Amino acid sequence: MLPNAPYADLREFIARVETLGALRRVKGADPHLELGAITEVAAGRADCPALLFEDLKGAPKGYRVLTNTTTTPQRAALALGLDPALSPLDALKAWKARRGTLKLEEPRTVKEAMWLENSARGADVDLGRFPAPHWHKGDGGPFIGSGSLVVMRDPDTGWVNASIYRMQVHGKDRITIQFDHQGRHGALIARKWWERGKPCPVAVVNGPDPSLFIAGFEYLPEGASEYSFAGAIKGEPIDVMPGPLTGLPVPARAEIILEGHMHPNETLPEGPFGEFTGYYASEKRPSPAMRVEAIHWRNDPILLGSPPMKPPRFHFGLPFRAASMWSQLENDGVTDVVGAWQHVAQLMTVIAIKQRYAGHAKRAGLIAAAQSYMARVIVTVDDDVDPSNLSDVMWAITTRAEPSEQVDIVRGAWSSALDPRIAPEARAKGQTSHSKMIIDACIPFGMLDSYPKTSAISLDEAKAIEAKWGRVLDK
Ligand SMILES: Cc1cc2nc3c(=O)[nH]c(=O)nc-3n(C[C@H](O)[C@H](O)[C@H](O)COP(=O)(O)O)c2cc1C
Ligand SMILES: [Mn+2]
Repeated sequence: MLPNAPYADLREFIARVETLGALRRVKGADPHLELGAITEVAAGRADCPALLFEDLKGAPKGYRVLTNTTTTPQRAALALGLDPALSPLDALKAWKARRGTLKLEEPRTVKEAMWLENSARGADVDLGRFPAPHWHKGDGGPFIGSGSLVVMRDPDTGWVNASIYRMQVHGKDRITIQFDHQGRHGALIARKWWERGKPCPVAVVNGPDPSLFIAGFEYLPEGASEYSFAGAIKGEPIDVMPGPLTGLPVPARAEIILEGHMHPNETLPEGPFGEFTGYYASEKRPSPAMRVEAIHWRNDPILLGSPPMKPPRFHFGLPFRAASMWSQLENDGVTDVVGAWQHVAQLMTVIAIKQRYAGHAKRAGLIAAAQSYMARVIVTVDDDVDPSNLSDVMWAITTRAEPSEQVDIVRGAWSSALDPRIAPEARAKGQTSHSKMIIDACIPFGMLDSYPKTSAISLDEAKAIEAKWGRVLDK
């Protein structure tokens, strides 16, 4: 199903990005603020390249940081094993189709790991040798984990969870791990160890390959392993080797591995850290601390950095959660959904449908609104509008949606403590819901036949013209 053989690791992925001409090597940047600022400026460009930072100020020679890894539709498609030449909406559609039939691939245990090239234990552990960037000015410190996986094992069932939680560095052998809420699988598992009065073994995977990075973001049910999902993305199992200290399975070709324990009631003041909304969400707060007892790393290791940034910048150039929503709409019986997208880093959802009956668009809009985490704006558009193109969506809103008739507001809906607009009093009481505006930017169903005809060529016609003439238009 993959057009190419899957990439073996982050390094092979970087080589493929370079082949597409989408990699820039940046030499001499300072991990303190400069690296983060360059990443943010680049991510604000329409066709942002991936950045490989080399010769970092203050870091050992050869150590590198990669950012903006999967931030364009093209590189997100490449990470999924899809054709990077697909249009953004076609790539998401292809992913939605494949996601529905993914075959989970259990990880395969191997006896060798690249990260055993270098190891430090006990008193030799020093996180200071790794270039953990201080990403945004107001951050509480450097974060080694912004695109790293945290691996833990359920003491009851043996289930291995491996997802992304941010990690701040606090001195040579301490980091904190931040759970957004207590339902995070890592938080659930840690609690189980602590209730037994035992420290929770942890392995941290820095520099995972993009399939692991994507799997770490995916909402998987309790008991499911992100490793198996990553294997499904690649169409072959992830090779893992047990960490020498914890025995936790660790991808054998990952870059920098931390092993250690989180002890009951051990916390450190964590954050703040710039969030994906483009704001800070809280002051410094206590977070579980991990005692780092061993570090293993490949020669010339690469840290995968994915700091949250002001929207529209986002970790992934394809809105994966819009793909799940699209499937969900279909499963709920909403027919003729022709597209789904999220803009403003998930804070706006757009659903495109071919209207078949009165109320069809509202039905889709209401379901999408219910499923849109933190999104204040939900828009439905007709099938001649490309939901992935924000200008197209705004054209539909401004020419088809009469505000007095086609806007609804749903109150008390799903948001989070990260939402900057939740009033402080409400937040203090744990009231983190907000309202959502559903804009029906479809031509009213009863006016479909009589509506002024558009002068624009259709999306299909435009695609055909691109295929035939696009090269002439390229610079
Ligand atoms: C780059 C990135 C950083 C993230 N940082 C955090 C974080 O610091 N804390 C958190 O709870 N979730 C964070 N998330 C979201 C979780 O990784 C995501 O919701 C995941 O599905 C949770 O996995 P779990 O269900 O196994 O707990 C982050 C996601 C990404 C892509
Ligand atoms: Mn999980």
